Amino acid sequence: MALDDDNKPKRTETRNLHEFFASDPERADYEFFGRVANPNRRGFLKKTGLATMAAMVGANIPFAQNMPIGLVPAALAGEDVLVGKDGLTLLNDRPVNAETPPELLDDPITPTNRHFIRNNGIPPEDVDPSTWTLTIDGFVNNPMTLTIQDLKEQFEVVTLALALECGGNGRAFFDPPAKGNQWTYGAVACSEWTGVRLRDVLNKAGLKPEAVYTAHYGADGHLSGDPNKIPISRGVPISKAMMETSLIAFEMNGGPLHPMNGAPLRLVYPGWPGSCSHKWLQRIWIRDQVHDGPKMTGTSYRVPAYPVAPGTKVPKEDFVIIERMPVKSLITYPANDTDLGMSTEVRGHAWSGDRTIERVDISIDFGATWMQAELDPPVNEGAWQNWRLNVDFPVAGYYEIWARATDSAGVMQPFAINWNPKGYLNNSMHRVGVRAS
Ligand SMILES: Nc1nc2c(c(=O)[nH]1)N[C@H]1C(S)=C(S)[C@@H](COP(=O)(O)O)O[C@H]1N2
Ligand SMILES: [Mo]
Repeated sequence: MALDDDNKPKRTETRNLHEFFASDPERADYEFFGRVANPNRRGFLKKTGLATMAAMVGANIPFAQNMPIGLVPAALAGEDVLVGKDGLTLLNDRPVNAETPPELLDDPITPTNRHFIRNNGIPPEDVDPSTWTLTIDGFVNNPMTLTIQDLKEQFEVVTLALALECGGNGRAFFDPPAKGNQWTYGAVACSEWTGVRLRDVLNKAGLKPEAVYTAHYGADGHLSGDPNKIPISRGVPISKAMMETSLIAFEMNGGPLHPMNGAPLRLVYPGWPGSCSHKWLQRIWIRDQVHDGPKMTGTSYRVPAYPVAPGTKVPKEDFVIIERMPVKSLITYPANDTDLGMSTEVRGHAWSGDRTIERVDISIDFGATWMQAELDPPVNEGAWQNWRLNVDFPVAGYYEIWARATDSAGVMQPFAINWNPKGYLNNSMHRVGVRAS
């Protein structure tokens, strides 16, 4: 099965629990339940896996030790494949990539069980938050290694709602298609993150004058299983790292980080490609040059420096690193392809990396006329903004609701897709089809 976002095609594929287990039962068992086979191959449950499975079936399992690895409890037929996630669409199972349908992103703050998952490799097993450490080194005066407890004790702990969007969100609509996960709308979320400001930590470490870029390292393994290879190591310019909203987070929505969202420690850089927000974070290396780790170079998370026609072959040296994500909005109510009465509330979110949203407009007549939605300010810098509008339909029939956000720099979402070879930054308007009667 194919896997690498950068090299191999992988079309959208939604599978249920049973199909997933059928392809690689042991792997699936580990990923969903945390169960691993013991060396003599008799079914064996690690304590954590057993607890997860018991929680899912709703009772303790007295004969658990007899249960073969890879066996799906019969009571879980049709159950969600991702433990602790609700209604996500699985795009790929190795690595796990799953997006949230727009109508499940309706909450002003995204609950943990609705936060999308984008993995480039294999998440670490048996994570112990009490012994986890983060090392800051490179071009700093005082290199340091801190536990999560050290972070909590030595720096101000803050909670911020921060919007995170994968650089490839919307890739599925590219024509000609772009290789990689075929995200539609739901590789975006705005959860509340608790942690410490990266800049406070960097100030304590003392940046040397040469410092220009961060380089992030985490505990996930390469898909090949080769321990000398790492799946991803990206970074950001020091100016982004020093923003007040750049966090080292150890909590999500008042609870622990979900294992697939980087537990026990991760970076969150709102408004920049999600790939900057390193999960299972262990090291931040401060560099005197633009970082050149895996998925920083070549065409990864890069776009041509100039507009290109769909299908254009662009020389590698003409690609530039994506920094802020563009202005965009999402309609979270009503859902696409639904039946409504003759009026409805339309609502959703809008965001623009390192900027705020100035207005959101809605059309029900294919863009001929627009109505301005009521728009909330962000709950804090870096959060998406919630908006809503009551809409009356003039006669019964099929309508498309379109949403168009405009940001604080006056930049408006386009109707057409800004095509680029790797399928990044699709911020074309969200369209939702409904029948009114
Ligand atoms: N260590 C590590 N961090 C990572 C990744 C990864 O594969 N490994 N994926 C990145 C990408 S591409 C995105 S879009 C975000 C997604 O965060 P989420 O899975 O919590 O939604 O995590 C980023 N951080
Ligand atoms: Mo991403």
